[in-house]
Amino acid sequence: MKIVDAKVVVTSPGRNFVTLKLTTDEGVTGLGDATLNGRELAVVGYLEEHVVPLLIGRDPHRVEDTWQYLYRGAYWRRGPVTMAAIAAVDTALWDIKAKVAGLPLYQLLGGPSRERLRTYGHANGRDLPELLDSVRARLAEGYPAVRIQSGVPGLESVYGVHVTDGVGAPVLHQRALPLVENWDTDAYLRHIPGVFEAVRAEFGPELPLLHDAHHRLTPNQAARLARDLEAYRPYWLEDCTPAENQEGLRLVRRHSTTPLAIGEVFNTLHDYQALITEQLIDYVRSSVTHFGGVTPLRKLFDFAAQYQVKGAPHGPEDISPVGTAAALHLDLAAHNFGIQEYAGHTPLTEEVFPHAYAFADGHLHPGDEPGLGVELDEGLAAAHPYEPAYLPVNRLKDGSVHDW
Ligand code: CS2
Ligand code: MG
Repeated sequence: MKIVDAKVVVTSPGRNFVTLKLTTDEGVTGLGDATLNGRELAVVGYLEEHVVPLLIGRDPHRVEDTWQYLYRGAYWRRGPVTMAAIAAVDTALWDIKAKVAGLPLYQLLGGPSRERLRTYGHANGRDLPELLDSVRARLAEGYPAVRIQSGVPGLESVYGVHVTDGVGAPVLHQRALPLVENWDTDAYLRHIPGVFEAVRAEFGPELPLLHDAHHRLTPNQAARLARDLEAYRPYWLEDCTPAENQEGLRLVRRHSTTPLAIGEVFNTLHDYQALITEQLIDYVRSSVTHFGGVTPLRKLFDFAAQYQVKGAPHGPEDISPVGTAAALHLDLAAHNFGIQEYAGHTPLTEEVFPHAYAFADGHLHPGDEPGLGVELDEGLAAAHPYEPAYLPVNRLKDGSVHDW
């Protein structure tokens, strides 16, 4: 069997997605998600100019060899653009391999370790009443766990809080330049413990509550927030400090037992090394799409399992249904799966990417279609062309740029 065609499809059914479609000489096709939110066309160029020409004629069954060929063969390795491109190829090859075998992908990854996948949803509000209503809405949809993101008094808009209680990742701002948001860490640190106290008072001690600090704190500030939240027993505090500085998590860990989740912006296992081997985190957050594909994410899960660290793939709206499906197959098979973020997608996105995975009673299952169980309606995709869109940029009161 040989790859005879490789096509990069960019579509924007409400937000931009980049999808790689591989076709073999026997007519079997495979899909991979290559969406890098806000930098989509960089991955398109990497794929079309430097990867697609290398794929034509290759045996699609050589998944590991193709991954090594693209990773080591580039010489310039790692990084979000490279690894999103390689992820799309790897995922599409696994899709093909499983389709040829006539099996859902999870059966090639060791078979099911569980019956279904626990998820968490996004609740958000500019103020407490709005946030409490949003938590109620997620619970009514069946989510067994909820991430809570709140507005901060004095700040006009902050990460994770939509003007309306939409689903999914931050509302992309389809504009020529990134929206500028203002940030005040002290105001945030003063406010968040009270948000947890109010949510606990309303929904009780058992509801798993997650929170995403989105890389905004110094290690010392992160330690303070992690300790302040202990009383409310969070399920996890995510991205409490920019974790490229892996040593920073040692400081946080010294001061708190609040579970820590890190890694959605990481793209190789090297980014996690000390965090896992020194038990500095409890969950790894990488997605198939940003970590180089199913092949390396499975290796990450296995490495993390040796330290009792669990897998919790990143699953906002900007991971396409293709990337979502790939994660679900790995989640179902991996013994150390923890929880799956699931923000859902718009109805139009679901039409562009018909899929076998299903959300019911707060849980997901990848379905039993051969392969990933996702298709791409290319005609509908073409009807929604790419639109320039950027994530917001954060600035502090003095005007300096801060992590968003
Ligand atoms: C967030 C993401 O879901 C999360 O945990 O960190 O929504 C993140 O902001 C987006 O994926 C950025 O594109
Ligand atoms: Mg996050």
